[in-house]
Amino acid sequence: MRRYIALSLAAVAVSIGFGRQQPAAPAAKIRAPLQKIRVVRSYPHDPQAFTQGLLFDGGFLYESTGREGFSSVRKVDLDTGAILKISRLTPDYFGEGLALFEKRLIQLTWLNGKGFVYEKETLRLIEEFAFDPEGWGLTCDGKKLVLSDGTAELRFLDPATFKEVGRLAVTDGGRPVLNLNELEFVRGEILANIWMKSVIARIDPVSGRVKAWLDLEPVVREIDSGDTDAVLNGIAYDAKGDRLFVTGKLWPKIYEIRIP
Ligand SMILES: [Ca+2]
Repeated sequence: MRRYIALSLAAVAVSIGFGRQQPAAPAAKIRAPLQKIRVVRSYPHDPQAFTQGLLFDGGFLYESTGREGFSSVRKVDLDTGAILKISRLTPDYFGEGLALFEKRLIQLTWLNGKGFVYEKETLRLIEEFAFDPEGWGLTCDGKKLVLSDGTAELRFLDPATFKEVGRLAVTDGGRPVLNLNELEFVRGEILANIWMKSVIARIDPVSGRVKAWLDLEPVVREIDSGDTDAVLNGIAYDAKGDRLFVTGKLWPKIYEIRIP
């Protein structure tokens, strides 16, 4: 609640500023624009899947699901939503972000401090690793893994050793952007959906600045779930076909969207 009050006061301050015709604020203080998306089409999605990680490779979706007792990694047919392969986690683990690096799927867990590595073709578990922070989202920029932990900082990890090799503070208008969640590296930008919000941040991977916000309100409104946990969470990119997909926890649909 405090944050909303602060935002309202900031809005008042800005309007007063404009009223007095003060000089424009420095670029760093200007918030990124909100961009409209266009829905191209929708596909079925397992409404029992508590989506925590999503990616697209070689014509298939790969998905990580969460909640103790329901966590899994799966290979999914885009057109039908059919689960083609599944590997379940034991009930003490809560699955989170999912990334692909050199034919290996890497899955985070939330509070377990442990990650899992699977052979992409078979979903056979081939390695485990330990990491420090909470596990939220994960993607790969081609060389490094990018991890979110619910803070406004992204961590870069070496995909071979899982050691941290850098951090990126994500800001918009000079303020930290909290609750960075599911991630996707798309055409030189890091896309991140924000936990409990209907927006996706387009983040500059060098400066950490949000370049623009994608407004996902139209699809969130269409889903119109009464379940407060069933939030937007899941971004996948088909690099070959230049297709972007989004979904949410327990959503019955995946949307293919176009962005400016
Ligand atoms: Ca993703």
